[in-house]
Amino acid sequence: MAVMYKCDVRNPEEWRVLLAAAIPDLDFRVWPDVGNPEEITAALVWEPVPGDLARYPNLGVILSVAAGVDNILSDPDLPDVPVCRIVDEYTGMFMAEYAAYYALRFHRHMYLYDENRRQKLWRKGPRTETQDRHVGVLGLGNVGRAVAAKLAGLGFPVTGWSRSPTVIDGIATASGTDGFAEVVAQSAILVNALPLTDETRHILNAATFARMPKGSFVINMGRGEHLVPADLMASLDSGQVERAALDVFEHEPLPQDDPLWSHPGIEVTPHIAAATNLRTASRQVIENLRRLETGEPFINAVDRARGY
Ligand code: NDP
Ligand code: OXD
Repeated sequence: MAVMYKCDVRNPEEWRVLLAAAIPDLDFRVWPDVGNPEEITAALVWEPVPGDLARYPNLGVILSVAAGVDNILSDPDLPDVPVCRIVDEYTGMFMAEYAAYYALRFHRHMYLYDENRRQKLWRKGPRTETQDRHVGVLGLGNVGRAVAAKLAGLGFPVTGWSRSPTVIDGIATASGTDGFAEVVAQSAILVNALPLTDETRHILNAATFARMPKGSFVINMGRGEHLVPADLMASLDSGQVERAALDVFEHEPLPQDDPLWSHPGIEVTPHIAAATNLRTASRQVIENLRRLETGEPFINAVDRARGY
C-alpha cells in the first residue's frame, strides 16, 4: 500500500511519524514525488490539485486531513472512490471556543473598549442581558452541535439550523428554507458552521443580513464562500450588521489588498478556529487504511451526492 500525501499547510513528517508507528511498512509518498502512480492506493489530502487524484488508477480511498471536504469534492475529475473526513471531538471543542470568544466579545461590546483604551477614554458601552441575545447556529453536525452546546452553556438562547429535522436537548432547532428564515430573523448573533455545498454557497448574503435584527453580529467559521463579502461590508456600513468575525476566506491566505482586512467592522483570523489534532485524527486515518486492506466499510465517509 502506498499513500500519497498532499497538504501544503502541515509538515508531512508529522503525519509520516504517526502513521509509521501504527503501520511500520507504510509507503508514505509526499506529493509531487509520488513515484509510479499505479502504486498509490490511498490519498491523504487537503486542497489536492484539481485533476491530480484521477492520475492514480488503483486509488481505493481519499482521506481528508480535515473536517471539510469541499476542497476535494470540487475537483471536476474526482475519481469514483470513497471520500472520508475527520470527525473529532477536538474539532468541535476548538470551534466552540472560537464561537464562544467572539459571541462574548460582541455581546459585551469589548471591541469598543479596545478603541476607547487607545484613546484613553473612560466610557461605558451598552449592556444587554445574555438571555436577551439570541444566537443562531447554522449547521448542527459535529461542529455545530458543540458550538450550540457551548453557547447555550453561557446562557444565550440558541437555535440551531440543519438540513434534516434534528432534536437536541436544551437547544431549539429548525430545518429547511422556512426554518432558515425563522432562525435568521431572531439571530442577534449568527454563527456559521455549515459545510460548503452548492446549497450553502453564499448563504451569508444581503437578504440574510437584512432579515437579522438591526445591529446584529456575524461569525463565519465555515468556509469563505459561504459569505458574499461585498454584502457583508454594505450591511456593516449601513449599521444593519454591527460587527463580524471571519476565520475563513475564498482565497487563503487572504490577499494583502483584500478590503476585508481593513474594514473597521470586521475582525479577521487566519483560519485558526480549529486545527486538526494529529494525534486523534491519525487514529481515524490509520483505521481507514486498515479497512482499505480488509474491505470493511470506511468510517466517516461523506455522501458525495449531498456534498458533505
Ligand atoms: P457535519 O457534516 O458534521 O455537519 C454539517 C451540518 O450542516 C449538518 O447538521 C447538516 O445538516 C448541515 N447542513 C448541510 N447542508 C445544509 C443545508 N443545505 N441546509 C441546512 N443545513 C445543512 O460537518 P462538521 O460539523 O464536522 O463541519 C462543518 C464545517 O465546518 C466543515 O465542513 C468546514 O467547512 C468547517 N470547519 C471549519 C474549521 C475552521 O477552522 N474554520 C475547522 C473545522 C471545520 P444535517 O444534520 O441535516 O445533515
Ligand atoms: C477543517 C478546517 O475543515 O480546518 O477541518 O477547516
